[in-house]
Amino acid sequence: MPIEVMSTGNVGEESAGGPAGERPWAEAGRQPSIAIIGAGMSGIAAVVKLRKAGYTDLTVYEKTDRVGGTWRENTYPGLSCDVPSRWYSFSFALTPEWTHRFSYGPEIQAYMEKVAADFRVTDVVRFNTPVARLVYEGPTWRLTTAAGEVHRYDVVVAATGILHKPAYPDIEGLSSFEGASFHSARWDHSVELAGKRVGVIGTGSTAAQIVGDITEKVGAMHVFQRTPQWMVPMPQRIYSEGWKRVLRLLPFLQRVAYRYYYEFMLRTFAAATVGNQKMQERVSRLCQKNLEENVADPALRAKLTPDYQAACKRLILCSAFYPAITRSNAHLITERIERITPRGVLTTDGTEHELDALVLATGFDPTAFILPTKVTGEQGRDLEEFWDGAPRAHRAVAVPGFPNFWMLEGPTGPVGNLSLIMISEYQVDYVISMLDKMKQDGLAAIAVREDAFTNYNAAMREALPATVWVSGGCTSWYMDKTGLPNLYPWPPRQYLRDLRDPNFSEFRLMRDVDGQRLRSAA
Ligand code: N01
Repeated sequence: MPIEVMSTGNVGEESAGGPAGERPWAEAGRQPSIAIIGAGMSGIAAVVKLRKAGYTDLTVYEKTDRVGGTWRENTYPGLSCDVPSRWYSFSFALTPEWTHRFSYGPEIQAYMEKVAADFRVTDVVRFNTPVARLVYEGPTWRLTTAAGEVHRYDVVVAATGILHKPAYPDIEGLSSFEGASFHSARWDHSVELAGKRVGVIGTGSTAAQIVGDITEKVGAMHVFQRTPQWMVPMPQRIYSEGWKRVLRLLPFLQRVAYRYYYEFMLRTFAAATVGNQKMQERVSRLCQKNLEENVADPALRAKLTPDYQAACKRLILCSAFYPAITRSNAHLITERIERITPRGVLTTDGTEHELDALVLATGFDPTAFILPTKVTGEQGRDLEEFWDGAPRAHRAVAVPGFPNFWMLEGPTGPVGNLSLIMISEYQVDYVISMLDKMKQDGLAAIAVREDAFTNYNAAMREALPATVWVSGGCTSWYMDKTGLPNLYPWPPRQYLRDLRDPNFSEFRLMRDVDGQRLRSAA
């Protein structure tokens, strides 16, 4: 339960504490009240793991009416996860029931809903309740919902995901198009595409899956490619009933499979990105071979060949795109888009590509994270201003000036061809270590030190040029406005090790003094 609100206004650090007469939770020996923002996979992991660790006063604020996050939001045809399902699972809810090695979106969404129900996560979710504002009033947080309700919490966990705000292309005339037009993450299922002339702008992971799925059904497919992409085949496999039975009988095999895919993906695709030259070359050869084997026409192959290294942009695992784009009803258009017309897309060579429907597979705003929720920390520090278009966090979890505020999948974490469910789980464990420390030492607040944050980020910036995201010669959604990727530049295993063994000297440990003022305990 949230603590009753007794005061308003941001009074910041070194000033009045929480509600009158209320001692900080760790000192008073009570449960901390914890607000979790978002009921996607990170929010679900947070509830299950926090509860298991003994933290039971939890409230999840979910802006929509269902759990699932990105798997609820994206419903485009062909949607699947190109990370193997045996690994893209909660470690506490492995299942023998996956139907495919790389599961499709609806099955993953059903899994999210089942886990949320089985672990009674939904019991603590407040659906249709977006959070508009968070203000730190040391040592607690004042939370205001979009509907204007105000509550106070000891701890806030932002489980708001990374890519949730669709990016619409800044192309002249977009709104003049008279056919159906929608972003890939806002798929309009009322539009019948069978037999129609369909345009897809973009060639990222999303577009590859859409084009791979719908091209054989539509009348004509026009793919507007600004930059070609490297792709490796997705070694899809359907799991038989017999295999499922074996896994039901011998559940430890599920754990073996989880570990197998973890090791495989870390040693191959993840290693290829962070300086393992040999692996990078192997992935490059795999991509080249994939293109040569699947695209016979040299002119089309030339158009599809990137001029940067494989894995520089997020590597696409997809076996359906090349067969689709080589179909007779598919057209790969590489001329630049001049503008959208009422009838279609006009390219710079003067051709008007007439269309019935236009899909914008143009990606997401990668700087959104918890924004647009307005977050105000110590001494009025505004999160959006602090980030200034280049979000940063300490170990992707903490931001200086924002005590008792933790992010899951925050900026500069390891993303890419990894199980983000696993990364989130490690981050939740890290947050639990912080809460345990507060409980053990009777602390009122913990915040990452400004110098630790600065040094960590400086080390990252130094390491980034050695990654293929920078040295590979491309631009991607990984880059922020500083021109560097917003990613963890070392092997993900190192990140996981560091999270497992928190270094508390990187944090300001604050103790309540006579219920009024905070002072450093260190
Ligand atoms: O978005 P993207 P996405 N004119 O940003 C093009 C995850 N994901 O939705 O390359 C013309 O990658 C843009 O061109 P360019 C995964 O992390 C995971 O596909 O910038 N074109 C690009 O081709 C992924 O990386 C799965 O030159 C324009 C495309 O639009 C992330 O989501 C599945 C344009 C955008 O590609 C985002 O993928 C799907 C313009 N004005 C997604 N603006 C899994 O299977 C943009 N483009 C786990």
